[in-house]
Amino acid sequence: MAVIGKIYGYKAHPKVSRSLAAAKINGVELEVSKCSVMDGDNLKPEYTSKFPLGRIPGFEGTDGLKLIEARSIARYVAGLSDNAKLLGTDKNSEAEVEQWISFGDEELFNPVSALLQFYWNRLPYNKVAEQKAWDRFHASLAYLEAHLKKQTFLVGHRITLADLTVASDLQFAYLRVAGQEVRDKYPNVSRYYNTVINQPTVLDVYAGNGDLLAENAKFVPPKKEPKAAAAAPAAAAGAAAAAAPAAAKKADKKKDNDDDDDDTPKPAPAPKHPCASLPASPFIIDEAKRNYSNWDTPDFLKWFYENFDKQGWSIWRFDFKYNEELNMVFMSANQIGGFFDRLEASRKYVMGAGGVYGVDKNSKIAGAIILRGDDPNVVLGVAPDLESYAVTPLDPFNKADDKKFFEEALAWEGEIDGLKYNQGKFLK
Ligand SMILES: N[C@@H](CCC(=O)N[C@@H](CS)C(=O)NCC(=O)O)C(=O)O
Repeated sequence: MAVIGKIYGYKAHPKVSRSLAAAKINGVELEVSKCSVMDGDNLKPEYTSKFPLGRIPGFEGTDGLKLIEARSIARYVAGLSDNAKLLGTDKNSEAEVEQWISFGDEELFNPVSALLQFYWNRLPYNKVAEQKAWDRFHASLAYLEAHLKKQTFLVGHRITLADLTVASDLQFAYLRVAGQEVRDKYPNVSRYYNTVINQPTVLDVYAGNGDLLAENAKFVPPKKEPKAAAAAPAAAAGAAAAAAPAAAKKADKKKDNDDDDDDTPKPAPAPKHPCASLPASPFIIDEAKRNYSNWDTPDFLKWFYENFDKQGWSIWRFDFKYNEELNMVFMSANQIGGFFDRLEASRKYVMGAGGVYGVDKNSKIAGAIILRGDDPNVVLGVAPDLESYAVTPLDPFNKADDKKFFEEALAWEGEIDGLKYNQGKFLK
């Protein structure tokens, strides 16, 4: 089979799988070059030098063609042969194919993606927005259900790129947010999904991408309550409260009840971060972050050991305390991402890397953090979930075990208790 090029992303991603399926049907080979958003591959210079927006998928053809945007990549692949007529058979069906591709992305993928922002702790939880996304997703499924009552495929009587796109988007939804209840509610959609993904030519593309959810996904609040933030210094506690959903809700409620009169006491300006008053340090954290992003880890470490200021900064290891509760690796990775996001108020005083070691249902979370001063509670206490982590000092300058852990954590490799490094996050 002729190799036409590489698509950057991963097989189970709906913006990738549609192109892989089109390639199979057209009898051409499309290689997958792993580029994971969870692992931060999309922001590494190797990728952004080719695709500056840092989004997946990207496509690089053997003939030099470079494309971004999932739809255009899939359209290109689908158009490489005329035999299967993946793009339609005449002007009308071509427009219908385009209509369903747009529907798949805008009306199925986008609401699912909106829900995942909350479920993966990427955005502060908002119940109204969550409900709106579910409503939009259900309205789309109901529309699709009605169309598929009399149709085997979306356009005409043969499979098209519309089906490969919508089936890919449905798989994403069934794997990430929609449980059996949703699949039962829309039986024609479920039947259609199974028909498309089980076509012998595309079976490999859709098989092995994970188990469909039994229950609908829902929002699980981060473990620790904001009360622990009170233990952190006053400045830090203020920022933590702003980040915690419960506290934010309370604040909103208060705001609703407040009169808007001029004589209403105005909130005091946010106090300075306690680290702001520490004596100046020659170790510049922004420079460290830049070097870590742009250089290979060994080069970064060499620079780090030569430039680190032990008086002004300290190095720590963090270990999640409740590893037995961890489930899917991608969820653990999101948990680390959420923890790092909630360190926002201390961003100028911290950098590090956290990783998931192991596999689905058997993993641990740990990482290394460089922070200003010598008290991790001051810097990390802004994150309400700090309580869920054990934080211990690391001395890579004098202790071999600490050096090994520190260097491997920054290189996103190594293992803990026999569990191999799986994926990591950069605290920047
Ligand atoms: N319009 C683009 C969207 C691509 C996109 O947003 N991809 C996401 C993954 S679904 C991504 O790469 N996100 C990483 C980021 O924005 O940093 C397309 O349809 O291809």
